Amino acid sequence: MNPKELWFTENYCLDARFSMRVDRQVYSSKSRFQQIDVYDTPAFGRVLVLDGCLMLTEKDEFIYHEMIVHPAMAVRPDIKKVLVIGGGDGGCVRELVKYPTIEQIDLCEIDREVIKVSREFLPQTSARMDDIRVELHIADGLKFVRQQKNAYDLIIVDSTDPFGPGEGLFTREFYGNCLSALTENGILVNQHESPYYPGDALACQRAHRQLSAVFGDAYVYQAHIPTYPSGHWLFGFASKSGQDPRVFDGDAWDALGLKTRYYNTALHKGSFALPNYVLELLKNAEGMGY
Ligand code: AG3
Repeated sequence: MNPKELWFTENYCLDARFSMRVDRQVYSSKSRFQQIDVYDTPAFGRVLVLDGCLMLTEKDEFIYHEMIVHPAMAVRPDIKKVLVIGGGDGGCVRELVKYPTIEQIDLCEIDREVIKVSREFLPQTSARMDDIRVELHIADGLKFVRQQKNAYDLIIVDSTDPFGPGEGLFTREFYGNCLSALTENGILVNQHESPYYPGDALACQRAHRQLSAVFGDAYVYQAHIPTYPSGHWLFGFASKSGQDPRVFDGDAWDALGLKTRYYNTALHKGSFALPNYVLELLKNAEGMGY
C-alpha cells in the first residue's frame, strides 16, 4: 500500500476489517454524543462514519433505506403517521415522502450535529428533510417514545449499533414503550444488525429476543448491503396485531408506481426467507436468558 494513500478502515472483529480508499476527509468533529466523520471515496462516493462505524455511503445507502421503509408500507398502505427514531441523515424520510398518503413524519434524532452535517454534506440522503410533513425532534428516542401513546401507525428505528447513543434502542423497555406508542395495527421496523461476525450476531440475537418478548411474533428479513459488516444485514418487523408481513397485496404496491432501485414486491417476499444458520441463531435467541 502506498504510504501516502489515505484509507478508512472499520474493524469487524479482532481478525477481520474492511477498508476503502479515501480521496479526502470532508468533515471531522466530535459532537456531544459521538465522533462524526465524512469522507469522499472513489469506490463508494461520500460516506458518513459515526464513532468509527460506517453509517452510509452514497453508492449503497438506497438498499438500506428502501428496505427499512417499503416492506412495512406495502403491508399497510394506510399508514399515515410515522415516527423515525435516529435517521438524522434523512434517508428514511426520503423514502417515506414518496407516499402521498403519509400525513405526518416525526423524526427523533438525539444528535443535532448529524442532521446539520447530513444537510451540508449528504444532499442525496437529506434532500427531503424539508418536506412539509416532516417535524424534527432533537431528543433521546428512549425518552421521546415514552411520552407517546397510541400515536403512530409505524415506528422505524434507524439507529446506530447497540453501543453508545444507540444502546437504549435495543432494550425491552424501549420496545415496550414503542408498543404503547403504536396505534391498533401499528408496525415497528428496526435495523437488526448482521448475523455474521460473532459480536454482531450476538447483538442480533439480543434485539430479536427483546422484540419477540414484547411483541409476541417478531419477523426478520434481510438485505445485501455491501458496506455494512459482512454485507449481510437484517431488519426486524413486529406489529401490534401480529400481522404476517409476507402476506400483502403486491399488485396494490406496484400500482403506486414508486421508483425504487432495490425493493420490489417479489424481493419483499423473498427477503423473509432466511438461511438456516440465521434461523438457528434467531431460534436460539428466543431461549436466551436475558
Ligand atoms: N444505521 C445502521 C448502521 C449500522 C452499521 N454498523 C456498522 N457499520 N458497524 C444506519 C443509519 C443510516 N440511516
